[in-house]
Amino acid sequence: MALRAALSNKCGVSSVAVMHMQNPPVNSLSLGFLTEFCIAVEKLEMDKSCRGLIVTSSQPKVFSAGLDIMDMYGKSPEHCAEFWRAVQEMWLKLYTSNMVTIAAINGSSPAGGCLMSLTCDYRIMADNPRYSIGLNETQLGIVAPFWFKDTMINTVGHRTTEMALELGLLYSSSDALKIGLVDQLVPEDQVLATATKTMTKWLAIPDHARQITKSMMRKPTIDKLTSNRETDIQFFVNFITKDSIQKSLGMYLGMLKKRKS
Ligand code: CO8
Repeated sequence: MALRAALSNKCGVSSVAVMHMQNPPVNSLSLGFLTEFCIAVEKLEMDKSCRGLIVTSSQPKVFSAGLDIMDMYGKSPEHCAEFWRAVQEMWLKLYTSNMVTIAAINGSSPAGGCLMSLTCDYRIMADNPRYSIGLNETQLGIVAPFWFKDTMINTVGHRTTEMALELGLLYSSSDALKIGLVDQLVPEDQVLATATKTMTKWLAIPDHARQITKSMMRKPTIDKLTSNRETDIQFFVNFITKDSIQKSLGMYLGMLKKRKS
């Protein structure tokens, strides 16, 4: 099972869902995982009693390793297109959510894992110097798409994003806090409890006012993708299936394996 979702009513009368991502070993965002994730978020979105969603990991040391590289390596254009649509869908479901969304980042969160947490309203990370977070795509020889870039700009500003993306920077938890990539650091064993406490504060705001404000802030970024979805998919497929890009991915995969030996 890729997800463990539980609804609780710890925050007064409203329900808060806690989603524990469970896709061993590193919660990579594969096509299957993303499909299941999106269905789960959609169900919660339709459940009017559910006002908040906390996303966390049940894997030790890793929140999410980002997009599953195996879904982009040596795959047919049709598979790549289906995969990319699922990545877009995950971003759209979370970034447009009416629920209060909190990322309880209890481990490393590179690339797509960082993107997922950036879609949330608030980010709490485990205070552990071994954990890192950031959009490191250029290190793989690939380019973060415009909507990854826009989501980061909306969080930390233009200059910081420019440097972070060009260098493919992965930040330690304390550096991530300094640049505003995460909002709060807490000891590892308190990440989920702090997320629950923070949720209570956010849920004290009337939903309609908070939701309209959220939508006003995010709409231009969302519209940019929704009006260019098919072009974005085509661009991704053409880019990722290039021989040179496949070679870079292959080398990166090799490097990941070699680190272990
Ligand atoms: N996809 C697939 N497999 C992965 C991934 C991944 N993203 N990350 C790790 N793995 C695999 C490893 O190869 C290893 O496999 P095996 O056991 O067969 O050797 C296994 O998972 C365990 O990995 P580690 O031993 O490295 O686990 P650690 O706990 O030591 O480290 C980390 C965990 C820190 C998450 C580490 O695995 C890591 O850094 N992974 C790579 C993360 C990364 O760079 N992800 C980028 C993915 S690309 C992306 O998300 C956005 C792409 C946008 C594309 C745009 C194009 C236009």
